[in-house]
Amino acid sequence: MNSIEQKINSLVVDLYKVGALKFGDFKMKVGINSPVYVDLRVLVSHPKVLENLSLLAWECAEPHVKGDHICGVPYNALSMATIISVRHNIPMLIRRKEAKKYGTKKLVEGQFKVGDTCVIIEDIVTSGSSIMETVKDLESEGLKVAGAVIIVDRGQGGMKNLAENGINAHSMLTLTKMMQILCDEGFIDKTVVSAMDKYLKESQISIPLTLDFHHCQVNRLKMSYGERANVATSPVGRSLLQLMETKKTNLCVAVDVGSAENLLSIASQIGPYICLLKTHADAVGDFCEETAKSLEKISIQENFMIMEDRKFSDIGHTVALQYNHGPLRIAKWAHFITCHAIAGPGSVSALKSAADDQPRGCFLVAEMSSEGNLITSTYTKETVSIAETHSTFVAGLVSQSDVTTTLPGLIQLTPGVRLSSGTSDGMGQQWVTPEEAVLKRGADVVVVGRGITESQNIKEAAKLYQSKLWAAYQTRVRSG
Ligand code: 5IU
Repeated sequence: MNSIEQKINSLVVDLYKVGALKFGDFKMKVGINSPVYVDLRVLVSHPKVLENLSLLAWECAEPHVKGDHICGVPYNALSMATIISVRHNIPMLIRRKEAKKYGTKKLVEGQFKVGDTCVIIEDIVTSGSSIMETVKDLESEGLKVAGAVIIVDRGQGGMKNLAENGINAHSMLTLTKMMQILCDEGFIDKTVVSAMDKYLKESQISIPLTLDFHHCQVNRLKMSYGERANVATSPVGRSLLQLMETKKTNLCVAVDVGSAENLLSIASQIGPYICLLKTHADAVGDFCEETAKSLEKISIQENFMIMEDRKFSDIGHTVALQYNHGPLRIAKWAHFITCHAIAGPGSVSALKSAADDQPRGCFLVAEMSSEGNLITSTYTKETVSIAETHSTFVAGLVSQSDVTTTLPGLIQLTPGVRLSSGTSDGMGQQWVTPEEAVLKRGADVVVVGRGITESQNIKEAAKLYQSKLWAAYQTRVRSG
C-alpha cells in the first residue's frame, strides 16, 4: 500500500469515527432507501479531519487538474475549498447561490479576468447536477472550468454524467471503496457492503446525454415523468414526478371549499385519481391542526401530495413567518406551496430556510389564467430565471404556456382547466380543455377545480379527468 492509500484508509476510519457515515435505512432523493448516508457537514466540528480530507483530495487530483482559481460548490464544499486555497496559495472564488440584486450584481465573488481557469471543489457527487450549476455560473462570468475535484463519488452515475458534459472530474473516494475499507478494518459487516452494492445498482441516475446545460436541447415535453424525475433538482419535485409515473396520473384537484368536513370528504373520494391535492386553507372556515392531520393521513393512504396555493408575495422575513408560524402552520403539512416572484429571490430563499430541512418545495407563479392579469413576458422570464437559480427548492412553475427553461426537471403546473371550457364564471377565470392544456400549452400537472368539485359525482368526474389527462400526456410523449 503506498502512502496516499494509507492516508485514504485512515481518513475513512476517521470519517466513520466522527459520524460522517451513518448506517440504517435512509430515504434518498432517488426514492430508493439507502443503507448508508454520508454526511460531511459534521466535519466543521472536526477541523483536523476536515483539513486532512481537503488536502488529501487535492493531493489525489492535483496532477490531473490545474487552474488559476478554485471554487467550492456552495455551501458544503466552501470550507474544503478555503483550506486548499490557504494551504496551497491558490486564489479562491465564491459562487453566490443567487445573484445579488444590488451592488456589483455578481454571481461570482473574487478577483479574476475573463478567460481565467477555475477548478471546482465538491464534497459529494450523486447526479453531478450541482457541479453543472456551478459550471454554468462560472462560465457565464467568462471563466473556464479546468475540472472538478470531488471528495466522494456516490457511484450513482454522476461521474459519467460529468464526463459526458465535458467536465474533467476526479474523485478521491467512492462509497463502495469506503465500505470496503471499513469492512477490511472490521468496523462494518459484509452484509452492509452487499446491501450498498444492491442499492447502487438500483439507483443509477443519468442526466440525458443530449443535455447541454449551456444551450439546453432537451425537450422536456417529450420526456416521461420518470425520466424527468431523474434530473429533477428539487427532492420533492422528484418525488412528485415519480409518483405521477407510478400512479399514472397528472391530475391535481383544487379543492376550494368552505368547510373541513367537505375538504376531507372530497379528498377521500378523489384520492385514488390524483397526484396532488391543492388547498386554499385560508378559505376553509374551520381549518385547524386536526384538519391538516386528517388530510395528511388521507394523502398517505391514497398516495398523493399536498399543495397549499398560498401565493406568498411579501418580503422574505414576512413570508417565512407566514409559512411556518401563521395560524395555518403551512410548512408542517403542505409538501408544496405557491409563491409570486414579485418580491424577488430573497423571498424564495427565506421560504426555503423556513422549511427547516423538511422535504418541501415551491412553485413560482410565472403566468396566470385570469383575464386581464398584469403579468408581462419580462416578468415571466425573470420568474423562470429565479426558479432556475433556486431549483433545489423551486420544484416548478405555474404557467399557462410552455415557458422556456433549461431545467427539464422543473414541473409545469397549469390551472384553468375544465371540460366545458367555453363557459365562464363571470369573475375572470378562463378555462381550457385537458387536451389543450397538456398538448398545446405544455402542462405537466393539470389543476382542475370546479370541473370536479361541483360535479354530481365527484369520484367519477375525477376518474374521467384523470384518464383524459393521462391519455393526452401519453400522446405528447409518444408523438414526434
Ligand atoms: N389558480 C387559477 N389560475 C391561476 C392560478 C391559480 O385558477 O392563474 I396562479 C387556482 C385558483 C383555483 C384553481 O384554486 O386554480 C382553479 O380552480 P377552477 O378550476 O375551479 O377555476
